[in-house]
Amino acid sequence: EEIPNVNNQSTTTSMPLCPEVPANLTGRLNVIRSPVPTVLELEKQFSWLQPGGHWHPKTCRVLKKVAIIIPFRRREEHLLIFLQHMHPLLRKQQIDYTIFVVEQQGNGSFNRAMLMNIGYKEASNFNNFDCFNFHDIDLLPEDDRNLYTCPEQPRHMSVAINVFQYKLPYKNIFGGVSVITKAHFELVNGFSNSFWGWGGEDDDMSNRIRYHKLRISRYPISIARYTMLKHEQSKPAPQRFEVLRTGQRRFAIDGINNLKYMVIETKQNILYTWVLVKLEVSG
Ligand code: NGS
Repeated sequence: EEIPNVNNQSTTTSMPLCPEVPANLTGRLNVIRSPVPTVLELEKQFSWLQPGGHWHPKTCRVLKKVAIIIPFRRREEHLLIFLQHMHPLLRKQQIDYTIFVVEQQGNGSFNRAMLMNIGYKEASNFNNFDCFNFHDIDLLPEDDRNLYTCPEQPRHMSVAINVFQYKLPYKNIFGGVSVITKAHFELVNGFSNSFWGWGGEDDDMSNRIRYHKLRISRYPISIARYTMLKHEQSKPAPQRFEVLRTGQRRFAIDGINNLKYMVIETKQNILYTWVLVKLEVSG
């Protein structure tokens, strides 16, 4: 029979709570885009990581656990640059976090939204995360005051990107980097699975958020700054406007409740949890 470990429990509860804003933040960060580090270099540098790309503060308690979900396919160099930048930042911000790389298998059209839905599902099998941060691999935060914590309202984080002259492209944008609580993600039925190819899936999520009487929150434009890594531009999918226009009638039936996929492989690497998946068209 199980005897609860009272000792262990009392030591964890006697630890102080971590401050809401850590004291050691300095503002602007150095964004290193080259040289591209190797996996071994990073593993050596981040010897403080726990399996699966996890870390949490050891001297104070944080109440919320954050899953960082990265939709991925064939961006090996970006991934290494991203990990090099993010792990020290998330640690400095005293976040209890785990990084998940969700990779789409094969050469079919990319479905960013499905990969993020899968990230939510698979991450939830590993741990009881309080919120989900959906992160494009080519965006690197430039300021450590841009906190990767769980938000009250769905938060759009990549407000000011260098290639857009650090201006918000349009008011309802929700692409790039965003974070939403588990409860809100489930309320809106996650992302639509219907956006194959580039564009629109984030706008549909933005519509879901407003439809459910939530609102998009943002940090100030002077803090929520990002550098975008260079890559070949994907061709926007021509059908995306039509899928977006008719989205509302599918909010309740197209999302985490009709998600279809197969996990091919998962692996708890030192730097991240890897989930390789085969996407299936939802009926
Ligand atoms: C809009 C796209 C969004 C995209 C945003 C910014 O036009 O999915 O541009 O894209 N909406 C549609 O295509 C309907 S960006 O240039 O940052 O990659 O997120």
